[in-house]
Amino acid sequence: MTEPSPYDLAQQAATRLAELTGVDRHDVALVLGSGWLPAAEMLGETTAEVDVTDLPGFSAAAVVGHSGKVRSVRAGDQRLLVFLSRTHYYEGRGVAAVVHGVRTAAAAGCRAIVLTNGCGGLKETWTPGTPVLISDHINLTGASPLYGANFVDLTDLYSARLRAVCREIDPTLDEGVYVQFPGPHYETPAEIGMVRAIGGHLAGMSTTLEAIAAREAGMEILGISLVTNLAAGMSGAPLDHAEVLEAGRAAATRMGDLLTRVVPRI
Ligand code: 8IG
Repeated sequence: MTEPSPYDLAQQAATRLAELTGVDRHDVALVLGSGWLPAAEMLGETTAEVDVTDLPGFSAAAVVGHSGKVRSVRAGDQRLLVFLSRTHYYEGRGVAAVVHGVRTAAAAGCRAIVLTNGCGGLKETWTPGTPVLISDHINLTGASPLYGANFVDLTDLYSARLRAVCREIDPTLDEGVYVQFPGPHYETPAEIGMVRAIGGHLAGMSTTLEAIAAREAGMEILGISLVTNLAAGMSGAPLDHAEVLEAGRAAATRMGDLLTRVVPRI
């Protein structure tokens, strides 16, 4: 028997997800990155929580502060699919594993996806705990989730409409270009100098590959970074994962509030 394609595997995961949650179709997916977990509780009523390892094609979560669960959440008349963790490129499971959640969400019916992450910020005014809208990205992984001569267009990848809705909700929100490094190490100060030189404002280890797969699937994409630390070399202190988790706890209400107000307008 031949192996299922990544798209078949996502369809299988979506079918199993529907069985386990009792929800046939979901409307909007959210992927919660580092620091975003405390905001999850505010989204709505969790009607089911599934271990991703019970779905075809997923493997266990690898990072402290990431829990390998996906929730079905009822928010008004919308059904949300909330991933409490993601597979990162640095785990070495391949790009198909990184975007499997996105493809599963698309197969489950989601027409839009909110991709969140924790990252380093390059603007001094972005103190830890500041959410920033992703306006565009630079993918420095050298990888793509696409196969063959599939020339997917990436202009307006991050929905201008949804960014405008976010700024209507919170006019103090800034925007920035997100740069994905392979990780898992943080950047050197010299690499952050390069990020600045190539037009980046946010440095992280996720999101761009997922956004590409989401665009391929035809989803509308909202990307929001939580700046959990000043980028390497900017604060004079070393980078620390505990700082990341603390910034999330401190900013949870603001981010939860933003998400609960933007999701109904997707
Ligand atoms: I949270 O400063 C978090 N994730 N690459 N750089 C990179 N990833 C991150 C950072 C950071 N902070």
